Amino acid sequence: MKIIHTSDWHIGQLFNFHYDRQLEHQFFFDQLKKIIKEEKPDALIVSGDIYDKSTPANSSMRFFFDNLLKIVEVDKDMTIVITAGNHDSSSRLETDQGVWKLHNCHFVGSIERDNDQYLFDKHIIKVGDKGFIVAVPYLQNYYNDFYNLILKDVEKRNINNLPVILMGHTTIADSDFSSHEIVNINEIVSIGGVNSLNIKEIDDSMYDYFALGHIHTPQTLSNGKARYCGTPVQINFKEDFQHSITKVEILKRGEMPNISTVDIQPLKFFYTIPSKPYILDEALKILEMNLPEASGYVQLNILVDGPVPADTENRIRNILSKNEKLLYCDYKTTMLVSNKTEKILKPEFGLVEFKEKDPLEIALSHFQSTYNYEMDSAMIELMRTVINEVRNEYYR
Ligand SMILES: [Mn+2]
Repeated sequence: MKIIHTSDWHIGQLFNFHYDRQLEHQFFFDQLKKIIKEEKPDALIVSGDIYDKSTPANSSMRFFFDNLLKIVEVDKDMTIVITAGNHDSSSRLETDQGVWKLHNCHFVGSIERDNDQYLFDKHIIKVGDKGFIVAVPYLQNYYNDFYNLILKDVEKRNINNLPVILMGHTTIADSDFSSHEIVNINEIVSIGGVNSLNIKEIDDSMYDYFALGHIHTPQTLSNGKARYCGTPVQINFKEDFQHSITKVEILKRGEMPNISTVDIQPLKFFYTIPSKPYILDEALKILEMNLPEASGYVQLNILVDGPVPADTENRIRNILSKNEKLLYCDYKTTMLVSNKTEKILKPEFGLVEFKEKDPLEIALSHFQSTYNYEMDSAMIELMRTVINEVRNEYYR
């Protein structure tokens, strides 16, 4: 049995809130069609996060369905299975499933129960006489028993001992989730609102390959048969790795899968310039001298010892205007001298004191702990004005 495994497409993403990614996704779909034509897989499986938002724009949905239809037309014998991720609306994704089934294309968005019994039928898709695909969408952590129960059910149906492919959209505890935006320690246990799953809780003799989505860094987990295929289209500056789709071949039930990747080329690149942080003037000079020729998103990498000057964005945009294929995103700052981490770990006042404190006092204290020197009088004056304006607005 041969499958193409992909996930986390995030169709409809507006990068930096306004850059439309549709042409880039089109470039990906064109490559995917070519890969399918060459590889002739038995199935294409997409493990969640089809859309970037649970309420995608009509234009995004149309774009997705137009492309899906083209993929169907490339190989009409191929089975397609698409599950919902945490970014998708589970019910919306299933809306037109009846029609899509006619094209051998299965959408699985949610799990259903009759009293205490899970209804497994819609999740278990038989691919000819080749094998089974067990389509599990994004689950809240309290459904973790679902994996083992459905695998037991598949075992009963699998009288010819065919390969079993399990799908999931979840965080596995020992995976590398460095590309995820983690703001605080609590999010490590619940990235994207999912409590992580311990892979050892699922009996891995019951599946031959576990096709995962949710974590965007491609990686095969320690048991050698559970894998995150990663994003085919880069969705932020942190995803600084080769993007690809995963090709899996399973010769026999119980044998280790043969896993390889096919690279996906980007239409636009993500440039962090300079590669290491430099002070602003130096960084701008380096950017000017090394202006990329290809099309892409740019962030300036700067070393700071205080607040970033207000004209920074304009200075960067000015340099970028020399190549209209370059899109300004932001600047990334690194503190020159910092004992910031130490300070963050011990808050200077609790919630009660915080509410009673004068906003200016909080600002002064925050400034001091961030930059390691005192706010100057001009900025204090500015801060006072802003605080007064907010107060006037609020109490009016
Ligand atoms: Mn995702």
